[in-house]
Amino acid sequence: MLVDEIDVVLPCLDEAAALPGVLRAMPAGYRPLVVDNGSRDGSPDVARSLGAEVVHEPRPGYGAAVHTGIEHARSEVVCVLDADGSLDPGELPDLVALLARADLAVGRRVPDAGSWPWHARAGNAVLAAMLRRKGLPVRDIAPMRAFRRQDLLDLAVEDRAFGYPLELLLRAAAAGWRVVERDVRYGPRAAGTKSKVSGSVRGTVRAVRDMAAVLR
Ligand SMILES: Nc1nc2c(ncn2[C@@H]2O[C@H](COP(=O)(O)OP(=O)(O)O)[C@@H](O)[C@H]2O)c(=O)[nH]1
Ligand SMILES: [Mg+2]
Repeated sequence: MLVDEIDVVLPCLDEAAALPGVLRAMPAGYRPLVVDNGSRDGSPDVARSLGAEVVHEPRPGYGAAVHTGIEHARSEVVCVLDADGSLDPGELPDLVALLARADLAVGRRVPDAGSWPWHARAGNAVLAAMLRRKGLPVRDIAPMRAFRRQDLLDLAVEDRAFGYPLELLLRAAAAGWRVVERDVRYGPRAAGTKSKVSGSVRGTVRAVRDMAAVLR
């Protein structure tokens, strides 16, 4: 596969303190596309000052940000990665290499001690087990992924909130996609930033609600 440049979609809500580390760790040939949803901490300016392209998405939600980022991307292969410093962009090329034999390459988070609350891990494990029963060989509902842009848009994932990653995997399974998973390191989010999902009761409740909606 011929890959020149690869767009990396970074959903971002108030990650100004994390963006410098994330953007500096971007491998050569990987072009960051930060999708902002009304951050109030100056994230878009930080992103631009470090050379990233910034896209604004007025509709709130993780899925809205990711979807808009993929629409804006121009490369044949696109990656998605959290912007909170918990995942290493340096591991993206290994995921992209897997696309030689897969339609979707996902990172299975291997957590550093304390970087993944037990309730989030437990919910994640239950959902991954359900996906395995559908024939998908995954152990995580991964926030780090690589795919061919047009194929992904053709899957037509509809959720625009926290159900997006699960719906994507369900649709990939239904479409007979070859999905491969690879271990990636999962560290604590960058100092000075706040979790929007699993780090709070409110975020967890929203994630469960959104994922349950996807399963109906
Ligand atoms: N644009 C946008 N990004 C979001 C939204 N919610 C979460 N994110 C981003 O999605 C990623 C994952 O969220 P995060 O708070 O790290 O979830 P956690 O790892 O479960 O704590 C981070 O890069 C967030 O900045 C949202 O509503 N809009
Ligand atoms: Mg996170």
